[in-house]
Amino acid sequence: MRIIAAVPQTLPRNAELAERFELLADLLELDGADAFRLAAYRRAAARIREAAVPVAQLALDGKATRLSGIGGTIEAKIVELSETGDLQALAKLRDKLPSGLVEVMHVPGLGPKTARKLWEELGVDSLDSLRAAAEQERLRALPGLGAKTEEKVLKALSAPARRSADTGRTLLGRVLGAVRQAVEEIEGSGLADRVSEAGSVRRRRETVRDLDLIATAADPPALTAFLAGRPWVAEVVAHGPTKATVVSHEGLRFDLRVVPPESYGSLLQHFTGSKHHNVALREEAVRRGLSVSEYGVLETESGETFQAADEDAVYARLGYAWIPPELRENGGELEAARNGSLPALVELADLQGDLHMHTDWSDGRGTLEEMAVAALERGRRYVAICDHARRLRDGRLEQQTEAIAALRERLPKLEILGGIEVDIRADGSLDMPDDVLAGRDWVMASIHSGFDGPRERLTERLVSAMENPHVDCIGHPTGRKINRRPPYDLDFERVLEAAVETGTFLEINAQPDRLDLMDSHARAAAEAGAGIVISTDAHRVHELDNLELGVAQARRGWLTKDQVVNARSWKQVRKLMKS
Ligand code: DGT
Ligand code: CA
Ligand code: CA
Ligand code: ZN
Repeated sequence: MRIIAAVPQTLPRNAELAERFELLADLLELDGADAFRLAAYRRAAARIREAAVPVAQLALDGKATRLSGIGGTIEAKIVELSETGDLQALAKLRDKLPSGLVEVMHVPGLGPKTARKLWEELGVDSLDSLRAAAEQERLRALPGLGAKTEEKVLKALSAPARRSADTGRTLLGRVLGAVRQAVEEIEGSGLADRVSEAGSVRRRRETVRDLDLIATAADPPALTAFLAGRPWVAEVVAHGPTKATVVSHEGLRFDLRVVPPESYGSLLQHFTGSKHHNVALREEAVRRGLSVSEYGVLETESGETFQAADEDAVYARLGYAWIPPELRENGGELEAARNGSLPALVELADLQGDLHMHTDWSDGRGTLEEMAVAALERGRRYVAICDHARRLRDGRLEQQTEAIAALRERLPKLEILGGIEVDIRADGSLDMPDDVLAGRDWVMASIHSGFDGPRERLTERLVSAMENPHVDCIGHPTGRKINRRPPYDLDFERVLEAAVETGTFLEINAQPDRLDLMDSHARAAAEAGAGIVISTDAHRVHELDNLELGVAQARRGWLTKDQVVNARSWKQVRKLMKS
């Protein structure tokens, strides 16, 4: 029930400001502006989106320039947006360009220059007119475009990822910190007896729509009021005695429910979901004469309701072992919990090393030493430095190897491995000769371009890379980018077969927008007997913290410690490697 209506909100939220700047950058790019300006707006958008304080207010106070990436020009634009709700610069561009062109520009394989040409030459100004032009084979009339482009465009427009690209789901990696902070603040308030995350974030789904919190409290209205009054809350959507829904300045939506202590277990179970897990659980219960709801377990015959203060009591009453939230997707976990065969899932603390990271020797931002020290601080015992081969030509690889050797002297507690990340070229060959690879401690091979080839070609590229005796692990094997790009069209079974046959490991890349392998693929891979490596692919120090996202994905894929290669010491990993 909604008791208090939304608090009037006059200033634009950070997420809204960020969107405006992204749109401005997109339109400028279509308009042919220089790359430097675009980069400045995009950087500002990213900075605003992540800020924990209301940037509109900061700008009005003349303090937004304290944020990195925000200078006077951008601050003035934020003020303009806050005061007028729009930007003159945007209005001008909107007059000049059709708005649907931005979407056209984002179709994989097109980009701003082509989008502009399509508009000028063919009148394409929206996804619909683009589809029509492709279907009528009119794209091939333009220089540089052909039948293949038409095919690609039509494929992109019909791909599910295209349609769900704007699902409004946020990456897990962007929300975990905020959820932890909210839980800590509620704990610290002294107003709650118990509090837990629930919903998709507790299940560690790769994206979430909103963030659910469950708590018990002696004075529930005081607790909902506490949440509504947090300084990071931009908008109170609903606020009642036992419920509050708020939106943070970062645009994250929190849903807090305060529940009676005697049914905390049942409610936490219910609101953790997933819906499919709950539905299956209820159906099984009905067959045993039990009716499950968020309030408890009702024995139909006796009419007695069992209330549970703890979640494991709910599962126990229904004849199950407690099920880790990551497994609650109706993927066989109920059966396993009934017959005692739930896997002992891998944990972050099990991981001993990180076998994929970059430094400023290639496209990373941290120095070798910064990355190594930071990894050591995070408890890693070994790391593999895997800079891109293409940036290590002309003797640079040898120089880096020397630098690594010198660093080893200074950091004796960390095993620093001289790795490398090679590109798998279109023909399946690698961009570094075998005799060089033979000298590396650890070799990652990844596809970084030409993802849109036919299924057989992409599959064969991966297979031939795996057949190379020096390749230890395939990086981000399916190439997907969450919300942006679907996985490559792969014969995944064939890839697994080759991984097992050749003894090549497959990575769970822990970058928040990759999480590649994804949960279901990781599960299939581990079942097939392939070794899984969970790595950060960190390009800067703080990205080393992403390892927990990879572990979450592994847990959702039912992986045990044994199935994770880098849950071993480096010495043991070496025994598992080919050759
Ligand atoms: P999200 O928010 O889309 O990322 O995913 P969830 O799982 O957090 O979904 P949400 O926030 O709508 O609801 C939280 C939990 O409440 C959900 O995981 C299971 C439970 N729930 C919601 N709707 C239903 C329903 O219609 N039936 C059942 N059995 N449970 C539901
Ligand atoms: Ca949710
Ligand atoms: Ca919810
Ligand atoms: Zn990499």
